[in-house]
Amino acid sequence: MAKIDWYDEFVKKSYKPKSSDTVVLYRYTPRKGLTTREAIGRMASESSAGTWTTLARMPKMAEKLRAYTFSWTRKWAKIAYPRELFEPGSMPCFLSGPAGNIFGMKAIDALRFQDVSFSSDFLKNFKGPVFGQDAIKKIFRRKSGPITSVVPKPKLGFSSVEHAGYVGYSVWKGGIDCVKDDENLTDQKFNRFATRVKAIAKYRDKAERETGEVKDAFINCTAPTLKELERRVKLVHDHGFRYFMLDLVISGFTAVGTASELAHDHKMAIHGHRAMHAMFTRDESHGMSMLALAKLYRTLGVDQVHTGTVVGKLGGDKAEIMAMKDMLLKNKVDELPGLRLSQNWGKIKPTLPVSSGGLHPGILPAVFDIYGTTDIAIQVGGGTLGHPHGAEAGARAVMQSIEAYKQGTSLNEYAKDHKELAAALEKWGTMRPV
Ligand code: CAP
Ligand code: MG
Repeated sequence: MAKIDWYDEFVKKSYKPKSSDTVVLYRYTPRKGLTTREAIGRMASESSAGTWTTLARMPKMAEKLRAYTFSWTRKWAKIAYPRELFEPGSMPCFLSGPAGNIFGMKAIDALRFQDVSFSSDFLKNFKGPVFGQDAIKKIFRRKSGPITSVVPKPKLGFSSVEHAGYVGYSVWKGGIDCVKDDENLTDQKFNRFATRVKAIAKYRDKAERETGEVKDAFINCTAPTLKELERRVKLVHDHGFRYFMLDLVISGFTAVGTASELAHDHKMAIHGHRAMHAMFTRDESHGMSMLALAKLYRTLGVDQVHTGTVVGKLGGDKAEIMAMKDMLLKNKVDELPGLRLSQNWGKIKPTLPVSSGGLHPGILPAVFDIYGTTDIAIQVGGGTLGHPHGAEAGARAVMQSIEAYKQGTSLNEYAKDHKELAAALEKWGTMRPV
C-alpha cells in the first residue's frame, strides 16, 4: 500500500539544532488514540513545510525547510526551525508557521506556544527598542525608576481638556511622570485625538515649567489603519512627546513592526498596552504564554510592555512574571524547564516591564519585591484618582509609597509624617483587589 503521510520524517531525536535555528517550546495534548510521535511529527510538519499527505513531486528546497521535533516528553516538545523558513525581519511570516495551523489540528486537543529561543541570525534583522530601560535616564534624566503613570478613570468620559487639565496636570504636579490614555480611548467624539494631543502638550509644558521635572504622556495612537496610525504618531511627535502608546495585540504584528519603524525614525519610545492578550495567554494548556508574547514585542522594538502585578486585580502567575521580567530586562537568560528557553539578546535593548491593574500605594512595595527592582514602569489609575483628597494628593501618595520603599522604611512609618500616604492607607490599606 502506498504511504499516505510523512509526518514521521519530522521527528528526529538525534537532531542537534544549528546555531541559526529558532527553537520553540510547546506544551501539547495529543488527541486520544494518537501516539506521542504521531502528534509531535504533525506539529513540526504542519508548522514548517509539510502537509497531510505524501506528494508527487518535491522541490529541492523542501529538505532544507524541514523543522524537527528533537526533544520531547509526553507534555513538552521542542521543535527546531531552520532559518530559511522565514522572511528576514518579518514577525508575521515567522508566526504563520510555529503559531499557525497547528493550533487548529484535530490531532492536537490543546497546544501552547510556551517560549521561543531566537537565533542571533533571526534577531539581526530586528532593531529592538529605541530606549528600553535607558528611558529612565535619557528621557526622565533620573538615575533610577520607576517610570510612573496614571490613567484617567473612569476609563472613558473625560473631555480632552478635562483629561489633560484635571488628570494630567494634577498628577504631574503630584510628581507622576506621565498621563496614560486608557486602552479603549482612541478618537471618540467626546475626546477627539487631535484635541487631546494639543491639550496634553499645553498642560505638560505648564507642569514642566512649574515643577522643573520632565513630563510626558502615553497617548494611544492605536488606529483603524496603518496610515492613520502613522498620522497619529506624527502628530504626537510634532507636539514634543517622547512616547506614544500602541495597543499591541489588537493592532497586530504588522502594526507593531510599523510602529517600531516610526519610533526609530522619530527617536521615540513605545508604550505597549496588551488588551486581548488574556484571550489566548490565560489557559495554561492552550494558546501562547505571556512570556513568549512579551518576547516577540521586545524583538519588535516595544520599549515598555504590560506584564502584570500578581497582587492587583488581573491574573498573572508569579513564577511566569518573574521569568518574564528577567527575559525582558537581561541581555541573556537561561532555560527554566517548562517555563522559559534560554535567550541571548545580542544588541537588542531591554524592554521595561509595566506593572498595572488595581494598584494603589499600599501594595506598591509588594510589586517592587516581585520584580526585584524599582527600575520598571508602574501605572496607578484608580489607586491615584480614588484618593479621598483628589488627583494631586493621590499622585503624592503614590510617590511617597515609592520613596518609602526606596528608603527601606515601612509604609506605616512613612505615613506618620506624609498625610497623603496616610489617607491612601486609611482607604485601601494593603488590600489586593479582585
Ligand atoms: C488599569 C488599566 C489597565 C490595565 C491593563 C485598566 O487601571 O487602565 O488597562 O492595567 O491590564 O483599564 O484596568 P487601574 P494589564 O490602575 O485603575 O487598575 O496591565 O494587566 O495589561
Ligand atoms: Mg486600562
